Amino acid sequence: MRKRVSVESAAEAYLELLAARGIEYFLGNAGTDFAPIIEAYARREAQGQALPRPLTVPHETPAVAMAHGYAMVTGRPLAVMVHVIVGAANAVGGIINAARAQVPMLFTAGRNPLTEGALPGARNRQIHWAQESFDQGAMVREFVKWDYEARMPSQLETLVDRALAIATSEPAGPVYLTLPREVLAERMEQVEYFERPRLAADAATVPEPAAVERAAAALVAARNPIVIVKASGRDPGAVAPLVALAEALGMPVFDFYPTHLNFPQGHPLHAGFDPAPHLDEADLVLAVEADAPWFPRLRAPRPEARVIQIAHDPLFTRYPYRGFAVDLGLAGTPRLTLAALAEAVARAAPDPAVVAERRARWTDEHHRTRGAWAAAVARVRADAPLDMAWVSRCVADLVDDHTLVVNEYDLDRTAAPFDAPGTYFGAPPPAGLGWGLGAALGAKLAAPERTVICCVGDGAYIFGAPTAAHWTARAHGLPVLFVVFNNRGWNAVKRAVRFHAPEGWAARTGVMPMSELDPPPDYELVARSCGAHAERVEDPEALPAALARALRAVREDKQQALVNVVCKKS
Ligand SMILES: Cc1ncc(C[n+]2csc(CCOP(=O)(O)OP(=O)(O)O)c2C)c(N)n1
Repeated sequence: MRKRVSVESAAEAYLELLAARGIEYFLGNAGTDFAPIIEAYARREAQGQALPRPLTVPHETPAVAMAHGYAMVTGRPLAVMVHVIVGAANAVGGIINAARAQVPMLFTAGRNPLTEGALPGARNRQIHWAQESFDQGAMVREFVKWDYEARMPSQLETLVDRALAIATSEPAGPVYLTLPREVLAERMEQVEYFERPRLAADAATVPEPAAVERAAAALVAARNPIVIVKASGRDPGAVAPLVALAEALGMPVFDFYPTHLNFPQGHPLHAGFDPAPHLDEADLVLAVEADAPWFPRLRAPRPEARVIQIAHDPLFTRYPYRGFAVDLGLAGTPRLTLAALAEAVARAAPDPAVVAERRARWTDEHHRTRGAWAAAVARVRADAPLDMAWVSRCVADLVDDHTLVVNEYDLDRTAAPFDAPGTYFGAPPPAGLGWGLGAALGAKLAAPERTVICCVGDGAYIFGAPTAAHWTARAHGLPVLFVVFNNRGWNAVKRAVRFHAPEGWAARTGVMPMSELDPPPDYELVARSCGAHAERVEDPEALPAALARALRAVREDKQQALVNVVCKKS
């Protein structure tokens, strides 16, 4: 059915359409291009039309990361709008993260006024010449699934519906719509649109049965099949079928740089986080949503080992260069592919004695590695400055199945087990720093009833535009617990130097310019300036109680909290 709503401008029609399509929030980082949008919001609010709720986020890095965090928890996109080319430039890192993480997002920017004459919205500020670019979409075109510049108000319904359908069709990702000020400012009396969008996202897909049968036969015939997984837990519904498949074969599952909870860590077939020592024995590798399932330069499966890849896009077609074998690519919705494969394996009836023997062997390995990890934590638990393994263990003690954990780097999953689907979110594959703070705020926006803990390195914290993030947490009532793993430097960079030249000057002298963050800011003061409960911890024994106090502030007082944990340098 068509619906007619009275409006005064195209900007108002646009907001009406977003609300009609279920967009709950409009995250904005405004500039002069927003004038018609803000005017339209004022009218909508005067008329009691609250949606989509406008939220100011005073830096683009947390704004885009918030939209990312919201979508990673709900599967639904938000609208983010930034200021013309300069705001878009600040947002690009977050768009790259969302693209590679396959997270849907309606990313929009104002477009500098196009005209110099008398049209409503035309240029009237000195910036309006310098802020125009030849092709505004070009800045992010490589990392969005679609981009377009609205030309006239009559396009708006199709543009909104097309943008959302493309963003949410798998592989999901951001889309980019630019909105010139003259278009937004155009007078309208009413907007008419279909109550339900006529442009739906693609349905889920599953590979052809014959290919699934071939994969099942290969798995059943293999002596040492292993799974390497990174991101299939993006869909929490994909965890149970992966468990079913692993159990049907007694097959181990390795999380390799996991971005999600893909497989319960307490399951005896969870084989840890490093498949490299086992690649030599594997005669079949099943890579599941794994863009880089091993590092060929270090260790690769034997050439004769068969490689089956399951993913929405097993060839990762948006990656320019990627040579991992795909002997059989099962493209489609991993949840459905894994379920179909588990059923096909059950029908193929693998030898129960073989499955039992494999399961017993990998269960032993599971217990051995857990024992080693626990011993590693025990060895460092009294170290000061604190060891990150101990910090991870203490954070893990706070986590229950209703807690969401966002981790930009330093939480160590060998010391912090996760079992519940949809509870863990690691940094996106391209690791554009500054994602964590905003992603945690977006997760809280998506799930206000759940506790959200955000673990960040001190480097990641600074990249996250912390004053903007803490301002946002307070202004919009998003009490998150932030834990800063403060090693006063960039471990990742130092590790790269040591790997590059293990016996080199930097390794021998310990001098590594451009990787130190000394002297460290008092991060607790940054958070406190925005009303947070904030503490610094230097004593390992004091950490559990400090974290408990911070969690109480978050849960009971609905106050954001930050614990600045002074950790060892590497
Ligand atoms: C936007 C951006 N700039 C630079 C980098 C390179 N980089 C990768 S990890 C890292 C340091 C992260 O520091 P921190 O969060 O403190 O974690 P740590 O490495 O110390 O464990 C840097 C600078 C990046 N990934 N993204």
